[in-house]
Amino acid sequence: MGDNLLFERADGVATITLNRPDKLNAFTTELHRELAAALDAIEGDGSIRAVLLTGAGRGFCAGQDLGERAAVMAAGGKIEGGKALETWYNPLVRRLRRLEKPVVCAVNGVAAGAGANIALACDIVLAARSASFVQAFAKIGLVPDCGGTWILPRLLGPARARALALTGEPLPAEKAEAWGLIWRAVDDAALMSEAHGLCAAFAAAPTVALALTKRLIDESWGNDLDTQLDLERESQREASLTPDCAEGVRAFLGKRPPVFTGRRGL
Ligand code: LHQ
Repeated sequence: MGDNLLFERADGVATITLNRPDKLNAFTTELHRELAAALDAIEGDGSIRAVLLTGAGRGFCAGQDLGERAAVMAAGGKIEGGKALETWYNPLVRRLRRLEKPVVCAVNGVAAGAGANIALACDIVLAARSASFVQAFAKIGLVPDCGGTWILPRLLGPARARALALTGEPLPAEKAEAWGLIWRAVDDAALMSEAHGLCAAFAAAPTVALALTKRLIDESWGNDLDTQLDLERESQREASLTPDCAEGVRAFLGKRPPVFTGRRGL
């Protein structure tokens, strides 16, 4: 994909590793381009049934590369944050949420600024115990972005969301788990094997049902119960007609493990 990102496909799992370890994998325009190309490849490849996102080195991602912005300022330009969000960050968050396959984020170290909120835009967040989540924006005169102001109050409640966003205080992984911000904090040495195990299980799971489940939970935030019940009915109609559902029921009745293909039809 390029020098800023490692991209591997194996056994139904695509692994994306942000790869600017000297800068804690901060986002440059080039990294954004490479990540968008990786997502294009993932979206277009039906054999990929799970995605793993992680970072190289001691950090997960320190958000926008401020050095890249400094170069613009030194050249007499201004940092216009809205444009970067419109062009890169917002499409990235939308794509992660709309991707019809589960995305596991293995937060291997500090996740700051946009890096923290991109991790939280993934479906399942595992974090190394040494990792932390930092809403670094206020420290440099910015507001939280990449959906942070949406997801933090929903997962943590407004008191904790406000304090994290206004102070920029790091939230250690174990506290993030205890507060319900992430799925699990794990020993540093176990992080990647846990993440690979989860992705391997997803790569053998009924992909269509997982994609529909992901959408149902996302849409529930804006729905009342009646609307959600209707959406569940429509989604169940779709899931129940997949070959994987037929296989799941057959396997249950036959007292054997199911073999799911992830396909929509025969
Ligand atoms: C970095 C960065 C970085 C460049 C560490 N850039 N080099 C959207 C749209 C438009 C405009 C702007 O922003 C956004 C969204 C955003 O993401 S805004 C938020 C940007 N991110 C930050 O403000 C975080 C800045 N980084 C930090 O606060 C610290 O580095 C953290 C807390 C992440 C980690 O601290 P340490 O573990 O003490 O590491 P460090 O600070 O020593 O960093 C290691 C190296 O990485 C260092 O480089 P050097 O060459 O001196 O070894 C840092 O300069 C570099 N680095 N973050 N965002």
